[in-house]
Amino acid sequence: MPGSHPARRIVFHVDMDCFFAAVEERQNPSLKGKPVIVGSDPKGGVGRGIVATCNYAARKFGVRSALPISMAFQRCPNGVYLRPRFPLYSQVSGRVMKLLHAAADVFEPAGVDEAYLDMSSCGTFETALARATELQAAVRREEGLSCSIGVGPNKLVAKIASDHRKPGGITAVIDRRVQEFLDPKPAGAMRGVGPKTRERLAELGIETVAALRGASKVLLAREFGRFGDSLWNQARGIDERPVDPSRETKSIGREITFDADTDDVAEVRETLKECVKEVREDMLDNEHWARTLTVKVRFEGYETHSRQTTLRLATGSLAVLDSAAQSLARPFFEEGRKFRLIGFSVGKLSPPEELLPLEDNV
Ligand code: TTP
Ligand code: MG
Repeated sequence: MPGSHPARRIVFHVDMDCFFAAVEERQNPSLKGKPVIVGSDPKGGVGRGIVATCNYAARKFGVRSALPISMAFQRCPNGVYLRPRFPLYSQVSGRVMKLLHAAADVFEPAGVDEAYLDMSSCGTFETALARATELQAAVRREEGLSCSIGVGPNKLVAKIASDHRKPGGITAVIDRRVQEFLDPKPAGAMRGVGPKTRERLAELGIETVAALRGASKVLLAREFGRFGDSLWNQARGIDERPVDPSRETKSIGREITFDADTDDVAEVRETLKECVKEVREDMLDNEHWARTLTVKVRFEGYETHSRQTTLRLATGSLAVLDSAAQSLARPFFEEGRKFRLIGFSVGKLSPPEELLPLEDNV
């Protein structure tokens, strides 16, 4: 045994398959086999808003996350269209995360349906693969849900691997095969590459990770500044970020698009209240209090604004959240314009402060 080597890192990325749609299928088995689309009401093709997610049967019709719901309806008129039930998904997510947490050496939640697990104590990729298979079966057995798992020497590779064979896949990429695995992937698979960077890379003739690896450090730095360094490393499968147990959910938010643009202040206020209520339920389910509160509006014509406040102390009180949200929104009402959307989100999350409930101290 080469005792002087640092212990090899083994990281899992677990990502639930078509999460919201899978939860809906689980709640209502008669949906099995049908295309299920979770999102705004399509209203026979004239509805506004977007698809949150859909199951794999619906993806066959070309429906996917973030597609306008009207277009989804054109592509899949016989699908089952459901409104999202965020509090339910949040509850299920909490239970899945607990199960994953228990299996990991170090655990980092990365979103409502994904997490990183440091599994270095497995020692070998063989053991890790067996552990991943057990974990996937446990999620199926305990929660009746399907997930995909990527196993790799770091978070970057694990994340790309979990997406490699969806749904229900397990992909393990051993250190010496990392480059061969990454090379054919699109450059957009690298962390931090959004539509703009992807476009610029394409203009430079860089469409794949292999091509990205062919670009010099100087070129990448010139084009992308400090992010160029990260791209250079990522293209080589280098990612030293530890699985970080302190990484909290960064924010919780809800937004609602009106059926038709509206200047009915009472309706907008009521909708904001609804958003606040759902955000608070999500906060409680996941044991968060919050310090920053944000109200976002979109006026007719798509112009979007937000206003934010930071409280001195974190709160979980519905009354506090409600009144803060309404005062944040007030200036928007004074503009006399029509609203297309209103939303509420909270950030700077912390565990509830049970001994010091804010409302009893003011
Ligand atoms: P994803 O993991 O990106 O998608 P997914 O789980 O639905 O499908 P996949 O099998 O490809 O992983 O997102 C997790 C959940 O987050 C998803 O079920 C719904 C929600 N979501 C949105 O509401 N809007 C979006 O644009 C995306 C991408 C996801
Ligand atoms: Mg998913």
